[in-house]
Amino acid sequence: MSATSICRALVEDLLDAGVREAVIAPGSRSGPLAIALAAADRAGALRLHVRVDERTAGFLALGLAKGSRSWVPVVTTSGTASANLHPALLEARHAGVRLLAVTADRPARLRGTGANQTTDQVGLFPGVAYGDDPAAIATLLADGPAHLNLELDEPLVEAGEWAPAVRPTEPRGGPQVSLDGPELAMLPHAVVVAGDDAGPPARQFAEQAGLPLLAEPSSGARNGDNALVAYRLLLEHTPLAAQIDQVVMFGHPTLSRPITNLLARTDVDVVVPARDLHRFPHPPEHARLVDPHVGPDAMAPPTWLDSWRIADAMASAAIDLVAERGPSGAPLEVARAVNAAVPPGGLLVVGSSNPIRDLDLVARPYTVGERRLVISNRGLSGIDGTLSTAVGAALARPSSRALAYVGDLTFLHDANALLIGPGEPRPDLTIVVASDDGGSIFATLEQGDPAFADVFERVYGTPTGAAIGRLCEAYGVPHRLLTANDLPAALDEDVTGIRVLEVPVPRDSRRALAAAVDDAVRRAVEA
Ligand SMILES: Cc1ncc(C[n+]2csc(CCOP(=O)(O)OP(=O)(O)O)c2C)c(N)n1
Ligand SMILES: [Mg+2]
Repeated sequence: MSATSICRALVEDLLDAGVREAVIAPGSRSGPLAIALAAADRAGALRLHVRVDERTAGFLALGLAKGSRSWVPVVTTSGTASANLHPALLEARHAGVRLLAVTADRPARLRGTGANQTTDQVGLFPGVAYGDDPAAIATLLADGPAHLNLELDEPLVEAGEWAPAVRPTEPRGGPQVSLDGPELAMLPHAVVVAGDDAGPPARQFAEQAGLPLLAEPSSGARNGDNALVAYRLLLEHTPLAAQIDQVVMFGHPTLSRPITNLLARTDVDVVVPARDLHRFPHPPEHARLVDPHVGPDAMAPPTWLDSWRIADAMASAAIDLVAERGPSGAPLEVARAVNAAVPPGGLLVVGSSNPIRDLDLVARPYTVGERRLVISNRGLSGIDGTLSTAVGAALARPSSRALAYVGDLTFLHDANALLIGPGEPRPDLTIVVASDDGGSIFATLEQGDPAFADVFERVYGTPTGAAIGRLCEAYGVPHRLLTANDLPAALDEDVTGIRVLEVPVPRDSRRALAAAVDDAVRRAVEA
């Protein structure tokens, strides 16, 4: 079969597998697939997105896959181009996202001969399902991600008309909620932990069992009356924490040490309703795997949940007071404004580092059933590719409003996400940058101790002095500098296209802010 015929057949198979969005980065070897995908786009069978930077393209596809919960292929040419997909594939691997890398290659006979732009692309991404037979693509698309290395021989392109048939689009499949499996014997002082992508079952379990719900912002479960706000600090400061005897864990919790420590406690029965423990953040000695559809055999005594709710109300009020206090509280004010600005049907993509942790500290649970989606790349918690993920998710998911919330280094790391050609689909997306000229999270960790002050700023703080506004101008993206106080009104504006709202926040008071929050909560719940 000619390269063109192989690629046309592959596009047909991808459409049959439910592919409706595809990403390509330009190149010669991948040309026949790019042409076939462009023809499918023209025919209305899928939507094509073209990007110059492969790393960006990979994360764009990741965001499209997260937003649509469908397979999304990203196509590159051979050589270093293909290796640029590695970060997105690693994230997809650890978060279970349906990302398909299609790397064009020269025929195998040219490997090791010094032929131009030819390296060994076989199994280039260890741990990712690999294949080199385009005709067998259906078997490769199991549980994401996957890599198809596509050997194409010359002649690469053929002129001529071709268009695939348009397939009907299946309704978007969300995570299924059903707790009709076997009954779990509940202990009197259980809690539910919902990590990244836990989905509605975590909330439903907590509600059925009358339990406190300790849900990360990107869990998809921080909804309803059982969800707590300041659980991370409550675990450290309220005596209730010592009484916990059972944890029912959903999703992939990675965000905070108090949760990790709780899961490691040998006096706690850790129960994981899942098919396997591969996303469990600890050596699973004390975790038991149970049926994913398990339901509680009894309600907890109401005083258990009530006590947590009272402690949470006091802790959250104390955190709010710290947030409102002067410039040092500004990072938490930004998080509060972002949390409040997501309307029903809205989308929020949150960057790693402080943004997700600040949000975790202050985010009020949303109302159940209002279809907000909060996502974050928590598979490996990289600060790379976040803007591209946000652009992809905003393109894939029809949202009433789409927001991204990132630190300045996270923004700068993936600024090429804004490199979008004039004819390309472009979402309506507001990017909020908590801008403190460097990586402030490290100030809150061990290395932020004054003992490391002489070396801290250069190797952890990493100030850049970059002018984010001028960078945006180069990409043709509107940019505004705002204070945290002005952010809520700006977030309420109607938006067309991509815009950046940069909120300068101090970095030198980060360690003091963390200590102040800690102290305030401790005093509030001890009182
Ligand atoms: C790709 C990648 N490189 C390095 C890191 C380590 N890292 C974690 S947070 C961080 C700093 C992030 O700075 P910024 O986005 O400005 O957020 P801030 O901590 O200032 O709130 C770095 C470098 C990472 N997580 N991912
Ligand atoms: Mg920063």
